[in-house]
Amino acid sequence: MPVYRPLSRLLPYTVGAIFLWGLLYLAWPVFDHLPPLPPPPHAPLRQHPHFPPHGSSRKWGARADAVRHAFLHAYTGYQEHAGQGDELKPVSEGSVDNFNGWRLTLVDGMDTMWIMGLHKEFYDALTTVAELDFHLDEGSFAPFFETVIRYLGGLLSAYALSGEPVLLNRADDLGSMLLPAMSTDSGLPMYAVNTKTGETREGWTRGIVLWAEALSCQLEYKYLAHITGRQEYFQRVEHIMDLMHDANVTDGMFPTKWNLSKGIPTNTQFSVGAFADSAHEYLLKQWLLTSKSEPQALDLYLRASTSIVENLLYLTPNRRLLYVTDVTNSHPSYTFEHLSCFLPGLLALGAHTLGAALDPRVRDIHAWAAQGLAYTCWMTYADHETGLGPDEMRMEHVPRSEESPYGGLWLYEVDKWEEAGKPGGVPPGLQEGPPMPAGKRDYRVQKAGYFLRPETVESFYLMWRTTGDEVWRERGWAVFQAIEREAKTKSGYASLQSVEKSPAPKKDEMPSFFLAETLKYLYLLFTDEELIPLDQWVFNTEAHPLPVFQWTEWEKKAYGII
Ligand code: DMJ
Repeated sequence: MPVYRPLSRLLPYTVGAIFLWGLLYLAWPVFDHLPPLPPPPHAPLRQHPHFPPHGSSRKWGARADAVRHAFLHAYTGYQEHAGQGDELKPVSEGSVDNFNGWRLTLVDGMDTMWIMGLHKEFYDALTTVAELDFHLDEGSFAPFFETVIRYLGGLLSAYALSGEPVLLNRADDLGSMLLPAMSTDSGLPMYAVNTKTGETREGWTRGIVLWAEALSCQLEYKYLAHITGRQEYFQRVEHIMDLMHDANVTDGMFPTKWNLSKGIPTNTQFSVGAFADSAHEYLLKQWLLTSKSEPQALDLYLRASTSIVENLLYLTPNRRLLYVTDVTNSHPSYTFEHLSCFLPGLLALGAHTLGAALDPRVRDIHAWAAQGLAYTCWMTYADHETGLGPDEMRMEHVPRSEESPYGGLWLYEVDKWEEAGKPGGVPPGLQEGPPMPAGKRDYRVQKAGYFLRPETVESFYLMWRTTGDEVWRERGWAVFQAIEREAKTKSGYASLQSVEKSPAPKKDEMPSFFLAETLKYLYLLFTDEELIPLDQWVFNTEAHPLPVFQWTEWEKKAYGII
């Protein structure tokens, strides 16, 4: 039988609630000004996918959306024709296993899917990744550098963005299977490793490791050490940093080749191109990833970047294009690689983030170099009928004379310009001009192909984010339109044999970095909102963003971090 209970019994509770609410209301301004709580130390930074890009102006929103469509076109083609393999052959609609056969395009592209808000594709890919078997047959070897930057970097970034535990698990599996590569006498990594037996194999360089290959695993393994608590991950890669720090190297000119058993340099070539490129990145980026807590990384970056600015930057004689080359025993080769077009972005990032670690004049120099180099990278695209840039050029150089005793060395020209009272107000190498026909370009093409590489648009993205100058977005849009025009096929996008004539002859290749890097940087370039803030995330060399973190007290003790 229902018992009658008078409503008046609730009165004291109601009064109490109103009183509490009033108190909270009065105290709110105090709470409102409390600093936000930091995320728990090991929790990945979850971000909600943005679908479609919000907060964008209409023009840039539409452009970002065009890049999402391009990604979907490439990824759908890959899934349909090459889904069991690593990469799509976009002309013959076949498939190729270039790197281990673990569905590279899918793994490398997952974080781009997340960033673009392609939720369904992301979670379908997650199911595949959960079941991947990383054990290679006997006699097969995983190339250490490529596997770390593309697969391990891809898994870690997808984990950091989504917080899906299985991704951490798979990254931990793969990270530990690759460790035997660093079991050499010196600790520098061997070219390739069998993930089942731990057997290793040399590459074409025989007994030698390239500088880029030795120094492009620290971001991935340090983040992995942080999220797993495994000391070995940290110690193996930090040992390589110690080795670099103690190396007998003149003026920050870290050579491109190192002896695998002794851990010492074996040549005198200093470069930012193919053999060295990402090593420069990983010096600055380790400093940034670990919340500016590893002075050894900063010191190495400052030494190497000072040496780049002093020795590798030159101006061409007529157009005064600023470019970066390599030197061997102080002799420049005057080669300028598309791969080196990451450098303007790196210098811009350093100038933007290093604060008091850079003396103000050095900061200006780095920022000017970034602008001049990014402009030259752009001109190598704008000069060509296809609107795309060649893979390698040979630059014309200024002959040595009384007036140019260093043959167009940029820093010397900057000093002269400053001493003359900065005529024209624009530093040498930063003046802009029209595109030029062949014969008047101040360079000739050495490798005419365009391989869907990211470096130029990567630098445009970093230039735009660090300077706010919209011109980089407009240039990026021109590049994207040229890709659509020249490289699109029925099932994806193809590398080009030559950028000289339109329509460009195609190569039957669509590298995974087109989805991991080129389209990601273009998408971020066209999105008004900073989806991956530069003070919270650090891109690995395959454009996989990893979250900035702080070593905990326990980690510092356990890993021996000073
Ligand atoms: C990418 O795999 C990486 O950016 C690497 O560091 C250099 N080469 C390619 C893209 O060109």
